[in-house]
Amino acid sequence: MSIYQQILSRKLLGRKQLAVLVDPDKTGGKPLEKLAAEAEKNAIDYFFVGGSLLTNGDLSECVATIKNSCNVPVILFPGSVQQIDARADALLFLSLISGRNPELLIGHHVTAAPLLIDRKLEVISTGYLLIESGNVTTVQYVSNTLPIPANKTDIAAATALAGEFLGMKLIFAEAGSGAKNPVSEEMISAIKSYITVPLIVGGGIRTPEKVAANFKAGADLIVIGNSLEKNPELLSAMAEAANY
Ligand code: 1GP
Repeated sequence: MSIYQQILSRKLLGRKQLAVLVDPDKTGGKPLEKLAAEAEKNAIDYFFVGGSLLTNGDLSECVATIKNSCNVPVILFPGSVQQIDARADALLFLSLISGRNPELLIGHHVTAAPLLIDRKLEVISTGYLLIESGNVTTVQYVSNTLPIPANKTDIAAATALAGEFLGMKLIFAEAGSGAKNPVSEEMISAIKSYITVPLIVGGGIRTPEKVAANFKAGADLIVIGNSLEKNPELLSAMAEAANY
């Protein structure tokens, strides 16, 4: 079964899904091996690997460490064309549809497409929506785009639906890594009421309570990065919250 079919079938079964985001700049080696083992033990659905800005991290090494340590599928969440590795299981082919930066709507995709032609990696078209979060996140700064205001739920829902009509297979509502304010439940419900494809939500999610509330509001897959980097013991409580 492809990764996309897996996401879809779990959504149809009503099974809430969790992904752990690994930023190669911040995690690797033994701590990552440990995190991978914990993720498997807690039935985490996926690892996402990538970052808006990679400086000294080694993405390939990160993917290899996870693959050698557990059976949790690895999905690339690339911040640039350089973040491609055939050992991963799939790649989110992200178009930043909340912004009006042509390079992030279609430009980098043209450069990346030939690198993916051998289809070793499953490529999943994803409409990426950046939502304003109370501080300027790395993704906002690096993408040079204006996020959707947090109270403009109608704009977010319309943008997500436009993404679905354009053929995108997933919609990702993102507050940005380390966001002060995560995407609100109102925003999640509004987007959910417009789309039929799976909805991913991430950025600034720090507590099991927020995980449960987001699932209740309509998220199908939640991505957690920072808070687990700081406190890996939170993983089991987060996983439990998926069965709210
Ligand atoms: C960022 O949504 C992810 O792309 C995760 O964000 O690191 O804040 O959990 P955090």
